[in-house]
Amino acid sequence: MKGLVIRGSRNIFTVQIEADGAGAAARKEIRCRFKGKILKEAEGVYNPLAPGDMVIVEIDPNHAGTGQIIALEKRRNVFSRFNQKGGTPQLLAANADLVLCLTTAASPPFRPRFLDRVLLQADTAGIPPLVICNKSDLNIDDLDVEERLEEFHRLGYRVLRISAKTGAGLDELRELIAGKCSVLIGQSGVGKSSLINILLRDSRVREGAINEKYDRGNHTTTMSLMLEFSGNGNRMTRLIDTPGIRRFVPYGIAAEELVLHMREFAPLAGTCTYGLSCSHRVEPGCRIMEAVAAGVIHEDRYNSFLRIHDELAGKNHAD
Ligand SMILES: Nc1nc2c(ncn2[C@@H]2O[C@H](COP(=O)(O)OP(=O)(O)OP(=O)(O)O)[C@@H](O)[C@H]2O)c(=O)[nH]1
Ligand SMILES: [Mg+2]
Ligand SMILES: [Zn+2]
Repeated sequence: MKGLVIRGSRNIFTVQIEADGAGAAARKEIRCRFKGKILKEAEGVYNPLAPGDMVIVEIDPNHAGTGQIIALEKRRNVFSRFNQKGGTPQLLAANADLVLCLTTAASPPFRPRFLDRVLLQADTAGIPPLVICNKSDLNIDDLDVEERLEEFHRLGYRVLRISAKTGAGLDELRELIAGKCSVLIGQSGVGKSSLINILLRDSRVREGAINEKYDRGNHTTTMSLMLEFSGNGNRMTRLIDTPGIRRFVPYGIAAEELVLHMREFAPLAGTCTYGLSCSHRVEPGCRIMEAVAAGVIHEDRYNSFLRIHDELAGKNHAD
């Protein structure tokens, strides 16, 4: 039978299955391991399955609430990053409809280059992103932050300002995520879990044990985990909470292709005098450096581009 991975470590996964009957009441969770050898797709990654993965499970008739995973369904997309500690890619979510890139103007400090990286990964994965600046209740009027948020808006990203504490700005967000599966990405402390908590609380309709267990207070999230609620029209809205990431190293992008995945750079790809061999650092006739000088490409974005390019090309940089 088919199941949806809700959470998992390396080898034990919580899988939601449809038991007899229909609708939310019939959904239940079972704990699963892989049957036999690890899946072929899972070799060489930090974690073989992520929340959002669809799997085929066999219920264990002898142990209630347990089963075995026998196959992984083809994925629509994956949102990953490179886990430097483990030296492997790490899957944060599978089959997501939206990436919610969470940031704050302060506490923790605004880090636009982190956003550049998450937006890049979302583009590569083919998942539309939203930029969300949380903690608007702190009333930080920082012109630099505003300028960068405005820049993301100018590039065509939707930018929302919200407070997971007061609920400000959440109506618009609720509309945008309704009936979809969204993965929340951001540094530790930006309020990913707080945002999920307030959305669940406000949905009033609480279904399924996963949500009951969720109110964990101010604890650091250590594992990706999916939560859900049914909103208007009974459409399931799903949210994937992820652990805070200190340094986001993009994964699955070749250095030469980076230019194609940053919106304002893409139209200039290959147009420099030295064509595709231009490093965009020193060459005369570099259209990208010209665009930076003309203010068409923001200097911060250009710096992000150079650093990420070095990283993807195997040169290390602390960002
Ligand atoms: N003032 C204010 N504080 C907030 C807001 N949202 C979250 N916080 C606080 O910020 C702190 C961190 O919130 P979390 O929700 O745990 O952050 P997180 O992004 O899940 O962090 P990790 O799990 O470590 O990645 C907590 O003390 C929250 O109460 C907000 O909108 N305004
Ligand atoms: Mg958290
Ligand atoms: Zn160039």
